[in-house]
Amino acid sequence: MHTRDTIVALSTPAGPGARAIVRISGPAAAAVLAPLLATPQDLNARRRALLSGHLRLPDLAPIPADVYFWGAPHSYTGQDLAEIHLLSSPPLVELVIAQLLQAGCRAAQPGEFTMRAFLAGKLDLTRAEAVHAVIESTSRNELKQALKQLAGGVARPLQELRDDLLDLLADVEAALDFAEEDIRFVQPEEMLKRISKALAQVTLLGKQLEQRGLADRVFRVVLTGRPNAGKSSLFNALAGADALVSPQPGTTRDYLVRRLQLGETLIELVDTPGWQAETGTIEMQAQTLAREQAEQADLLLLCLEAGHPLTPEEEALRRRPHPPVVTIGTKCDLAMPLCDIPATSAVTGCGLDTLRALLADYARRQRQPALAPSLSRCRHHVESCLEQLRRAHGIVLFEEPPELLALELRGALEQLGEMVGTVYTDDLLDRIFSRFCIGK
Ligand SMILES: Nc1nc2c(ncn2[C@@H]2O[C@H](COP(=O)(O)OP(=O)(O)OP(=O)(O)O)[C@@H](O)[C@H]2O)c(=O)[nH]1
Ligand SMILES: [Mg+2]
Repeated sequence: MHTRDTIVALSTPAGPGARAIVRISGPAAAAVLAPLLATPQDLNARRRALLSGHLRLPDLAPIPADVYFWGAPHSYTGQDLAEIHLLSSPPLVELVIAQLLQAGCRAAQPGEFTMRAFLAGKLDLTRAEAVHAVIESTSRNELKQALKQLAGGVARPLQELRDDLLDLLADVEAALDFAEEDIRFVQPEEMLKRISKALAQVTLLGKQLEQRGLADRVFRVVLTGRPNAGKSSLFNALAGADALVSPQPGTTRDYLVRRLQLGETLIELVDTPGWQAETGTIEMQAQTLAREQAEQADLLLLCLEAGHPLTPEEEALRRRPHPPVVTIGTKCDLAMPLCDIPATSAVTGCGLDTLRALLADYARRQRQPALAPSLSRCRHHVESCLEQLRRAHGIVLFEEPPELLALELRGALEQLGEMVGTVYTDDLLDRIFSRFCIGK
């Protein structure tokens, strides 16, 4: 990691557009920028500056641009940092970057700006990962989680927990120093209380991570469609369930969930009430449940009874970008389905294998949620920390030597430290920051 280099990269998507941002970070940021500015400026002594004007490039007319400059340590990366905001014209951006490279900059690696922010103590690791997750999020839910983490959702409670444990470790170590004199700094009951509190906090943290643990979430397929379309029959046929089925529209009032093992892929299949006018309280509740389930779906399976044309409502649903909607023909033993959709029959079982393969394929291709790597990294540390705290508890309880207690407490602290990145290894940093795109 060479943070003494001055790095440059385009930090907006490449291609024509209204605005491109070229970012420069490092000790030479002011120096490499100076020759590009149409009006000479002394940036070195500046804490913050916005220069609206023009850039000068050899053999070109002046280029309109805004240049933002933040002097170290008052910037995102903690170093001198500049951003050139200019029209997003690929050849223009290329020329500006080429000029900066010639002036002594190095092309930034993926995530290098955020890594510098981390190394400068501006971000802890969980937040750095959240920056990545915010950028990568594809749904409102993912964005919400990532923003929460960015706002210190994991790091802040961790800090308090670490402080508590550090105090405890300090007490244990002080007692070790005075072991000869048989002075007890903290009574065992007090020690147990403090360890139990830490245990409870880490357990809670683990639960919170679990709730955000979209990483291990099972792909959720929700059956939807008009009443009587054959959703429950299909649900039964696929999941070996015995949901109520009847020729009367509006049979299903609640939602039902079954897990299906499709080869190596596990999915969750959800049967929901058919869409109906809300004529009474029960119907209203049923419709609310159906909508809620549809919102949480990773895939909607729109059941369309063979021989029935698509309604405008169904057409509209099929056009929705998220979640993906797959339309299938049901009751194909009775009539011909629309030609471009998979045909199934819950009665003859025809088309079910194809449908299973299709669902498994969708589930496999599901993108990992943006926070997933961060979550699994944190979870690993939470588990190890819990284990060490439990051992620490046992040591106090069974009056084992306090040296062992100090060892376990130190271990637990190390796990928490690694989670926020106070203790880190180059390898870990590489793993985390290499997932970023260049310019971030
Ligand atoms: N012949 C034939 N009949 C079917 C098939 N699937 C469902 N049916 C019949 O169609 C009727 C409605 O089926 P359901 O599975 O209850 O339909 P649903 O979509 O769950 O209906 P709601 O719960 O009311 O929304 C029942 O009488 C089923 O026996 C099929 O593949 N072939
Ligand atoms: Mg039903």
